[in-house]
Amino acid sequence: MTYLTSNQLKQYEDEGFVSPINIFSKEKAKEIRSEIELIEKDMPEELEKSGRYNAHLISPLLDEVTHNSKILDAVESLIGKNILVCGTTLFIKNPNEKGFVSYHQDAKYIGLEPYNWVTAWVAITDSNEKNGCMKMWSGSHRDNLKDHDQMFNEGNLLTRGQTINNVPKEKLKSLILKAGQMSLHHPTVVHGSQLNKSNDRRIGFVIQSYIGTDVKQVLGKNSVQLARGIDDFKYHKKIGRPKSLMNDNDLKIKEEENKNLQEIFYKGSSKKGTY
Ligand SMILES: O=C(O)CCC(=O)C(=O)O
Repeated sequence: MTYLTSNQLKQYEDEGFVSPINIFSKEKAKEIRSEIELIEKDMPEELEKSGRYNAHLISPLLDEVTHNSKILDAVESLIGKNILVCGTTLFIKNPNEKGFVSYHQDAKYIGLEPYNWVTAWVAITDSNEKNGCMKMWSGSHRDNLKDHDQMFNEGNLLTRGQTINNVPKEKLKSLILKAGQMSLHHPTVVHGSQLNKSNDRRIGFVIQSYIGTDVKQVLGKNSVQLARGIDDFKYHKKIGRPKSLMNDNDLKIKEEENKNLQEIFYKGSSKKGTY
């Protein structure tokens, strides 16, 4: 059992995130990267743009990460023992591309209420200042939802290019992770990341998010997997886990889930971005 320590719980409570947490070896991270890159090679469109969501439904290794007991122990420390997986996102920044993430709060357009949920950012490659690691506005999770401008700007890896302005630089903390480590962050902590200026890819596999069974989807529908415990609430449809890599049936489920996600992310917006 690897529940969070009292210091880690305090960091989460004070700052809105906890990092770094060791999950698996760098060899395992390499294996996972190879599986992602095999999907990219065999099905070049599959993980592009809005296809980057829910890759755990077609990749047994990403499914294994999603249901990793060390991650779930840490998550249980924050949201309790009844845990659902309601989605995942691959945040990949290739070298020499314009990818960045503007400062935002996850809770703004995701429709998950109440905020008994947490996001796990798992480093498949190292993530550092040079390749554009996440930066958190420490303590900002205590504020309410802030105004976001909808920029739909080039290179922005967020759906609407949603942006919080005037983030105080002195409050930013960089989450530096080695491949195989993760961070956990709160639904309302303000965070973003800059360009990858290294010579290699930066790959984050993000479980977005682990939700308590008491959490509803108020903007549309999400299917879920039971990760741990019992679901007495039964608010969401359950889906299975992948049987093999890029299985036809699993590919269809992923497509269906991603359609539903698009409805959630762009609810009320007259414009659509590319993610
Ligand atoms: O990968 C990044 O740089 C940002 C990811 C993010 O915004 C998130 O996980 O909520």
